[in-house]
Amino acid sequence: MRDVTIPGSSWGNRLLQVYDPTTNVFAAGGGIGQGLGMAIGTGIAKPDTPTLAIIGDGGLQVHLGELCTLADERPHVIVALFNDGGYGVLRNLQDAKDSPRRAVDLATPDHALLARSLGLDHELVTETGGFDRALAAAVQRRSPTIIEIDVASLLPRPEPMVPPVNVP
Ligand SMILES: Cc1ncc(C[n+]2csc(CCOP(=O)(O)OP(=O)(O)O)c2C)c(N)n1
Ligand SMILES: [Mg+2]
Repeated sequence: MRDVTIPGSSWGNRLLQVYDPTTNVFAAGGGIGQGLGMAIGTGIAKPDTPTLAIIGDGGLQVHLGELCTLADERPHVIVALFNDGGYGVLRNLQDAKDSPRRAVDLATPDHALLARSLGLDHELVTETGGFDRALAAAVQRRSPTIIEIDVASLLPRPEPMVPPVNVP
């Protein structure tokens, strides 16, 4: 499940290999945040298959209450939470226009504390290789997990504007 976040719309929409259309969930209307609810529904519908949800920190805050549903229902949903401290795509657009940043750097909850308060597993990823390990562990555990990716610590740094990708 891909919410409307930069990793979702840059490589997620372009490079992720999809072999079965029923495994490809996307909020076509483009509203941020509804992805978590859609991922929970997917996880309940397909209990034997882990559901990976790619969600940004801004989108998550819009539908934060869905974390309680995740804790209640406990489907096998793994949330890859890309935390860049705000509305990254809008921040990039404002910077590209040399306009002052306005309402894009957001107060961000401590997701580790938030997850703990709901009995959800949480792992923080601060380097590229860490994601594979965290994902493999979450798939094994079969319990809902938030893998929080600290975008600012990733190297190489994501480009502000990702050019079109040619796939052979
Ligand atoms: C409900 C809703 N409100 C506002 C927007 C406009 N919008 C599009 S992307 C975006 C930022 C999303 O931030 P985040 O989920 O953190 O992803 P990032 O861009 O930082 O990767 C916003 C506010 C939207 N698409 N849907
Ligand atoms: Mg963000």
